[in-house]
Amino acid sequence: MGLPTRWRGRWRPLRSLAAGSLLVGAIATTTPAAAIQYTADSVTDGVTGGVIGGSAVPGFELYGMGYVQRSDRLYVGFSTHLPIGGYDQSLVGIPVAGGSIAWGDLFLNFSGQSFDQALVAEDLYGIRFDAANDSGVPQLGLYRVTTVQSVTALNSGFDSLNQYITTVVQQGGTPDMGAVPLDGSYFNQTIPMGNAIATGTLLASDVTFIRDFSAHGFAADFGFGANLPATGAFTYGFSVGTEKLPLGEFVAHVFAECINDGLAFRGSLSAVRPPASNPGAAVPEPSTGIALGLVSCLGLRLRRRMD
Ligand SMILES: [Ca+2]
Ligand SMILES: [Ca+2]
Repeated sequence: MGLPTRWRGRWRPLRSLAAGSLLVGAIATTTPAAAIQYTADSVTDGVTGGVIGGSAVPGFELYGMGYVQRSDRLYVGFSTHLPIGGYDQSLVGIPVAGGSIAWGDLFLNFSGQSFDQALVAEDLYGIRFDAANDSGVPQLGLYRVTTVQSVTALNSGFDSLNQYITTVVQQGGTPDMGAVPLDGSYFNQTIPMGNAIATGTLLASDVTFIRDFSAHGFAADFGFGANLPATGAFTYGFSVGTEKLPLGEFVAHVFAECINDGLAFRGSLSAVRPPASNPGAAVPEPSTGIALGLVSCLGLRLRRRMD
């Protein structure tokens, strides 16, 4: 897999997606629908004021995410207590940027390296899917990321990932980031978390926010009810075209703007079909990659993650 041994045990196999995608290339007229891959999150690592866990609705407890590639689009869903539009500042009690604490941007890392290494190499992709957030890029879209910024200080968030972890543990919760460890090997956990794109190159603007998955051919709950141990009050997500993304394995992650919860999941993108001029061509093999996710909220700190 090309990944550090310590991460392997937590990454789920991608059998259904890989098998379905390869069949697309071989038998184009009988393509089976790929299965949604789910990643559950701790249900006691969302911090909403003094509450840890799911008793605060709305709140920041994230229950899990799912993703699937269908044809040339990637669908990502959330099961969460964080409503569309974010956690309103009237509930926070102090002003926050944009009037709410929303989602940060989602990052995709195909490099096989840590988030920080991928940033240094400028080998990182980002998706702004939440129109209510405080991203540094002006429109929804897929970006090749140049720099990231922390929006935690502007959104009543934690100063660092370690501060978030300490708070969760002290209150009896279990911090978890899904596909990546919280041991400093993937994120720098001692500095403000870069949870939003600061600058980047727009690759595609076809990011579609999904409020109702049933309108896109999925179960209304995106299958969360049957595939997660527990589910949040809200289900929504987005889709994006895969044409501008690399093929192969990735690690994706997203944090709330305050990093009061977040999640990383492992995935893979496959070629939809062989080139028309060469229908017998083999589908490219997935390459090695990594990705993940997390977030918090307070102050805009634009910086390059060179440290
Ligand atoms: Ca959670
Ligand atoms: Ca905000």
